[in-house]
Amino acid sequence: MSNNRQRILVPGKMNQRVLDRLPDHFDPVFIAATDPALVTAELSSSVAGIAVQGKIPAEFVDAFPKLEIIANFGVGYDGVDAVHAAERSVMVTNTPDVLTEEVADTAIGLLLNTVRCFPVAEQWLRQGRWVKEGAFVLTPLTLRGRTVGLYGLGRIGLAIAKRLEAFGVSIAYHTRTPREGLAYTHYTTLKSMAEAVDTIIVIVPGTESTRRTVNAEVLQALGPQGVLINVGRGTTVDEEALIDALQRGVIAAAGLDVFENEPHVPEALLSLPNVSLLPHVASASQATRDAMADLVVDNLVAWFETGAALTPVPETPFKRKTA
Ligand code: A2R
Repeated sequence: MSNNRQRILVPGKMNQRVLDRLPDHFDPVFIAATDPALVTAELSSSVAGIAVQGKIPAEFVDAFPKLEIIANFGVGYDGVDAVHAAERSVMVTNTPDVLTEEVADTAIGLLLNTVRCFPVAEQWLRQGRWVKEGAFVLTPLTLRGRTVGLYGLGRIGLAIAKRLEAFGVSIAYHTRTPREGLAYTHYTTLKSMAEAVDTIIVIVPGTESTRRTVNAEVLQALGPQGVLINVGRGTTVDEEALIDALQRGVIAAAGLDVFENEPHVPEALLSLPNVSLLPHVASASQATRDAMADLVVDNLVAWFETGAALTPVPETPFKRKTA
């Protein structure tokens, strides 16, 4: 391997395809976790890029004086301190678009599982209860006649809305800025949307401005027929308030692919009958994860070869200085 290859650090776990492709272009190095204590002087002075599937806090950015780029595996980059990276002129990239349709598919699947209890019905069959005890119970909830409010109508939110159109449900959304040219009703606050709809799908990024915004007040507004689906980030929902709302029938049901403290899911959620739970699998098909992996590596290659990243996050809209 030639010595002039850029050194790319991979802290902690990383998608296998990224690991397979990095040595074709770079000099990859690995440490067990995103921990400044694991950074030797030699690493600190040589690392030019980071590929990450986890957290990169400010102090970790600061551990590498020659760091130029952080390539995040995933469209959500809430684990990376992109504001601090921008202050240090460090590029941050994410993996938008390539996972949009997959996540939208998952959102619809989770919505149907939640209102029609298909995972529970399958267990009824598999456990031989159909034979011994007869038909599975009629589900109290249905998608028919629902009004779905999308909390977030970006790339993924819009792909979910397009699918929902085919299901014949009414569609509304809440974002800070209304999108032009759409027939969906826009609400300027999450609470006013919650009052108007009976189903909310959360597909906003995990930021300070969305943190725990789905709170007791919003759930109360959603009401007793209410269904909450979260395919965005766990931090957007006040999990304690959600558990309380589900236990007391403040809302009817919830479908969650993301949680506040993954992979840990509160026992209280696990024991509730009116929730459908997935282990953060929205983008987790081989094909989509491969496309995400390619975008991580292609961003690093583009940065060092052309001086421009393919998919920079909005916080870092600049080009490579030395290019
Ligand atoms: O508020 P706007 O107009 O910037 O709309 C964005 C919306 N959004 C918010 N809506 C209400 N209150 C907020 N504080 C807020 N912050 C952001 O979320 C926009 O409609 C949407 C984000 O869309 P994109 O940036 O296109 O992201 P994409 O690809 O749809 O993915 C969304 C999230 C990722 O960040 C991951 O956390 C997850 O889905 O996979």
